[in-house]
Parts: sequence; structure tokens; C-alpha cells
Amino acid sequence: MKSSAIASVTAYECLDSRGFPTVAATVTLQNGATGSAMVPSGASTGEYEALELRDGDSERYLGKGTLKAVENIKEKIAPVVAGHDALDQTALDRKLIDLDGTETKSRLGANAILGVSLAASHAAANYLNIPLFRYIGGANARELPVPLVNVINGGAHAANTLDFQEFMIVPHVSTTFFENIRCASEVFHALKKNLKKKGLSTGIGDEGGFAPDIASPTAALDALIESITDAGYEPGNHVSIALDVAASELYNDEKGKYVFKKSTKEEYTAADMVEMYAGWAKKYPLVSIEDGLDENDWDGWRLATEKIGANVQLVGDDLFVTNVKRLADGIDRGIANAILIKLNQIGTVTETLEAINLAHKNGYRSVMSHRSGETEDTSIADLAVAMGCGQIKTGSVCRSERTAKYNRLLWIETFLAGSSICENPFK
Ligand code: 2PG
Ligand code: MG
Repeated sequence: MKSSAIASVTAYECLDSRGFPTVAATVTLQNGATGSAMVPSGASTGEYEALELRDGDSERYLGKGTLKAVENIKEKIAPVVAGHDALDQTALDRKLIDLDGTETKSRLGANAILGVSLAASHAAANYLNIPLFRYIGGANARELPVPLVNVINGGAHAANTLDFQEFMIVPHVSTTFFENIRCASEVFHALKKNLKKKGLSTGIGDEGGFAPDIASPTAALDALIESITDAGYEPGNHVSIALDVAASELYNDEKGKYVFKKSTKEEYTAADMVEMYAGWAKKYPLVSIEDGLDENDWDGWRLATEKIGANVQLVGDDLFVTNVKRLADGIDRGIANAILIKLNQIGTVTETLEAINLAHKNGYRSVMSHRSGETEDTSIADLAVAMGCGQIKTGSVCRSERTAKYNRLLWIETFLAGSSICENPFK
């Protein structure tokens, strides 16, 4: 048997950043090399995501236990992948997909499958004694992503009055990640000061951004501009703004309208929403809007793409769910111009890479992303560099499950010792 063949797979239930359980897996190869991974978990999940298997036993973790997924790894997946060459990720993932046999990975659970898929890629990289970004991206992988740093949390990620989920700063003051993340940190602290001055809370939400009871989305945008300036940077020139509306959370199917349910209870049509975004794109250095419309509102998405798609990056998250079929459909229909990439929306490394490749081939940008429920796993930092995504969204510059990814990118930049680039994608 090859020394890179899988010798054993094990798994256990661990905690995510919200204190709920998730899946951790370790793959060991014949030569003794190991690879481990922890699976993240979303709160504002898309309707078309792969299935996250939960035990449903109300006696444990409020029904959110992951013992079934762990058992599936140990009892059903481990015997099938034993002996498989970890260096052949594509065939391994195909085997996992076939073993599950369902469209949404509902038999074994996408959390079980992804744990093994990702752990195997780490084991393969360790076997070759190279970093994960090199293993997946090859010798030429050297583009550091610009971070989309979520400094104000709302929506399903915070118990405040903000309907929109994420207000992000996009630092592109430098062509190094090192300087860009410093800029983000300085703006974050200026924002803290400003919120305090206004008598607003500086407590944080799920992704480490502040979660104040701020009056409206425009008040949040104004607070960002003020803080960018206070930190000594020029809005637009040095730091831009990105939003994740997570509009599927606002959409009321019966009314066919977007309802600001956490604040004013106002109702908006898709056309109203698009008009609002177009106004903001003129007033603010707004370079990217994610999930500005509901995941099933393709007409709304088309309208947004026609009206503002030439100037603003329109990112499909719940819309595309890292799924090549949904992305291909969107490309055919000319909907959106970028895709958010989340490993656990689709459930294997290979399918994730396929979604990024399809996007890039068709002139769509890709944004590598964490989930709101995260762990110390830093795989997405490596994947962003490996695939030349150019952008990463991994929360604020506090909370260790978020900074772990930024710190890994700082390590990668240091490892590349001057040969890396970190270009502003919005020039
Ligand atoms: C999103 C994500 C990550 P969640 O909507 O983009 O920020 O949130 O993981 O809750 O889906
Ligand atoms: Mg989103």
C-alpha cells in the first residue's frame, strides 16, 4: 500500500464559537502523517445548502448534538476511505459523494463529509511537508486576499435593532496584507470610540463586530465613514465599504416584500431595495453588496444586476450556496457578478474548488468566507490564497476564531517572504 494511503479516520464532537457542538475529524496516513479539520456552522443558512446533520435529541445541546455525524464518520466513512490515496482529493471526494448518494448530503451529513474531505487535504499537505495553500494552489499561489472585515453586526448575528447582517470595511491602503489588516484594526478601534461617544453599546456580535442599537443602515454607514476618517484614512481611497444584507432573512413570502422586522417594520419591494442600494453606491464608497435580495427572488437579482452590477460587486451567498449548478444557472441568466464561497454549504473540498473555478472562468469574482459559527480551523485562509480568490470575509479583528484566519494569512505572507501580492480588487 502507498505510504500516502489513508490508514485511519477518527472524529469527535467539539465546540464552535457560539458554544454549540460541531464535528472535528482527523485523517492518518500510512506513513503516520495526520491532518485535522473542524467544520463551521451558519445561522443565516440558505435554503439550498447541503444538510448539516444534527442529532435532534433535546436532552443534549438543545437538540444540536453532532454524535450521529461523528458516528457516520467512524462507522460508515472510515471503512470506505481506508486505503484511498490522500493525494487524490478529487477521487476521494467523489467516493464520499457517492457513498452518501443524495443531492444534499443528507444521509451522512455534509458536516461529516466535509470533516473528512478537509482533514484528508491537510493530511496530504502534511505528507508532502508543504503548507495547505501550496498543496492546493501549487508553486504560483501567492495572492493574498483583501479582507472584508465585519465591524458592525446585525441581522441573525446580533440581538440589536439592525436588520442588515454585516457592515464591513475593506482596507486596501497597501499591497500587503500586513498593512491592510493594521488599517482594519485602527478603524475598528476608532469605531469603538465613536460608538462609546454616542452612548451606544460596544458589545460584540457573533462575528466580532460591534452590535449597537444603531438607528438605521445609513447611521451604520455614516459611523463607518466617520471612523475611517478618524483613524486617518480616506474613505474610498484607502478603505471601502461592503455589506451583507442577508436579505433572505428579511423576505416575507406572502407579502412578496422585504420587511425591516428588527427596527421600523417598514416594507420594501425588490425595486425599492435596489433603488436604496443605488443611492448608497453614489453616496458611500460601497464596493460590494452580498445577498441584497432573497435567494429565490431572481427577478430582483436581475434588476439589481442591471441597475448597479456594472459598478458594485453583487455577491451571491444564499443565492448560489457554493453550488456549481446554481452558479451555472445564475451565470446563464446574467445574475450577480460574484459568489461567496463556504465549504460547508456544499460539503467537499473538490466541489468548493469547482465552484471557484467556474466563477473565475466566467468573469465572476469569488469571496472566500467563514461561517458565523466558527472554530480555530484556518483552512479558508489557505484556500483563499491557493485559489487566488482576491477577497476573504472572516469577521472582525477580534474573537480568536476570526483572528485565527487573519493570523494564518499573516503567516502565509511572511512565509512567501516578499513574493506575495495583495491587490485591491475594486480598482
Ligand atoms: C453569511 C455568513 C457568514 P452565516 O451570511 O455570509 O458571515 O453568515 O454563517 O450565519 O450564514
Ligand atoms: Mg451572507
